[in-house]
Amino acid sequence: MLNNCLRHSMLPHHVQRLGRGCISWNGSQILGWNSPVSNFMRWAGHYPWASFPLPVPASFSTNWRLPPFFRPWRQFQNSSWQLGNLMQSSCFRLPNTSMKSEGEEPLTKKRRLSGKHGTSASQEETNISSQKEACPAPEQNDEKQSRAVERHWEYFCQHSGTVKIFENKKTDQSSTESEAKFDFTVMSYNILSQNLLEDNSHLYNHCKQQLLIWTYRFPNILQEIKELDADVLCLQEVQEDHYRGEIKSSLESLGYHCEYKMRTGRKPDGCAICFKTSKFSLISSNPVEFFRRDIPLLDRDNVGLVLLLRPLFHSKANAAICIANTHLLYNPRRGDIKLTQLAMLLAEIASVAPQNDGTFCPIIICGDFNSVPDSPLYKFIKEGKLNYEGLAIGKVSGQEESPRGQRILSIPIWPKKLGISQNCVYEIKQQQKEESPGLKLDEAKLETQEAVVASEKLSSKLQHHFKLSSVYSHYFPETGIPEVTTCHSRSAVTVDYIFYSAANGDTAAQPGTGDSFHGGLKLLGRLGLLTEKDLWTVNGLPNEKNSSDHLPLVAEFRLIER
Ligand code: KL2
Repeated sequence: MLNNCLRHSMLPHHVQRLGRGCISWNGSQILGWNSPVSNFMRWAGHYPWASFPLPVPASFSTNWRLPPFFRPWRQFQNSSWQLGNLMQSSCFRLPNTSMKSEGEEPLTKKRRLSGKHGTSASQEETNISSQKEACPAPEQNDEKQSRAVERHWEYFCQHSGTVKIFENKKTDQSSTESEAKFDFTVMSYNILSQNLLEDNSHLYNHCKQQLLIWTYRFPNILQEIKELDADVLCLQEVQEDHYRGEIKSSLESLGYHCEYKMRTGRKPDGCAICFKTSKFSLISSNPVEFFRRDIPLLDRDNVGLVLLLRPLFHSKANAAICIANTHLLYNPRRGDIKLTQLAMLLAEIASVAPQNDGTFCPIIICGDFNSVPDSPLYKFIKEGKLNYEGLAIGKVSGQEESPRGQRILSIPIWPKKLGISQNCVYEIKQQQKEESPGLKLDEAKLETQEAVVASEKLSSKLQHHFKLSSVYSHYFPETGIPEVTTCHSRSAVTVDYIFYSAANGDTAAQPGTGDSFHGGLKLLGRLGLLTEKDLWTVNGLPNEKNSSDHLPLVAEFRLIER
């Protein structure tokens, strides 16, 4: 019976949903042995059994007090000290040393913060380090460690909009648009930069240390990418030395062309977009830096990357697809910065995606948004508008259920000199046209942006002009249990997304989408996500087989012409 149940418990969620499994777990079982995550940083809104965080005072900040595992990586890489011993022997409270990342500002950033907004910015970052501590005592179970968690492709029935599950990736051949058909797959994957792993080692204390070494992790990540074989990869946390050293060349030998944008400042990671040269050619590559020396609000080093790609062998010679990738600021308290970073990315997309006929080409936005489903930031992306009047900056991303500090978003959120309107388009383009009337600019493209700028008044309302749907629906329909895209010892939530502009008649998208598009994208299928419970059956993330603390998201689209 035990064997039977264990076997079934490893079945993917949708098989369980289909009633073929024997599972009926109650909340205490889930917390009892499945989930070392202690419900503090994570957003607990959809876990009825989740307890709320208990505040614990900020503790030590020096490395010398720590067991070797929690010291900077290089110091313990060759150590014979065993993490397993620590885990078996005691449940102890980790001193919160990390926060070297976004919590502990690098010197350069501290200097940048010395302006009048500086004190509050650095104060808020430091405050994160007073967040609650876990007492993680995860099972170091070898059987658990070596299991592979299964994921399955989910395809949409074109007529009913229902989801069909396939064992293998399989495209619905019954389509009527076959003459103009261009199908392609897109992956969004935060591959966990080694540098951030080392800076935030307290998040990975459930893992055996040998699984955390880059030379162990990279072959797994590459294998996963190879097996999923997506036509476009949007990768986050791509560490620069690893990119130059092995990531780029390995992906090139799999047939990808890679574009890369490293973060500004001292964090040596960035975003990459790679595409199969057999499927696309590059029209333009447009990096976006969210750091602005002249704007105190924008003192963070996150970046985005926007590519315009030409689908090869497509019946329409000038067809294009805009692919954007970003990793927004992590800091749960700084929704003001996150929203501004998002607006900057949307403005870049709005300047890259217009077509000669005045419409936008189909758009796909991938990334780690460090925001949970149904948060104001998420709703802004999906609904195209947000009235942020009276909204606390700590509530924008929904990462914390009860954020401390009630600072309200200012109106406007970002200063005029950023040159981005409340409708998330560059205002400078408009000015350029007025100032240089003789300049030969593409009228139709400019008009697309002008209409947007004209409708704007200074208010607490943000808008954007894309109609975006999400590939994933974030909850399993029959149970309401959340899907997770990242899972480590402090958090198990969705923060990664693939958004796309849906074509008319895309049965997977919500009603009302796609009406202003010249064609668009039809979602054919997606690689199903998992629940937190599924992931703790393989000891969370990273584990022996999955070498990031995020899962790859993969979607298959069909480009629809009109
Ligand atoms: O949550 V992430 O992990 O989407 O995978 O994005 C950020 C965090 C990433 C880049 O900044 O580093 C992680 N506590 C926990 N995680 C952190 C922190 C922190 N204080 N700072 C950065 N990260």
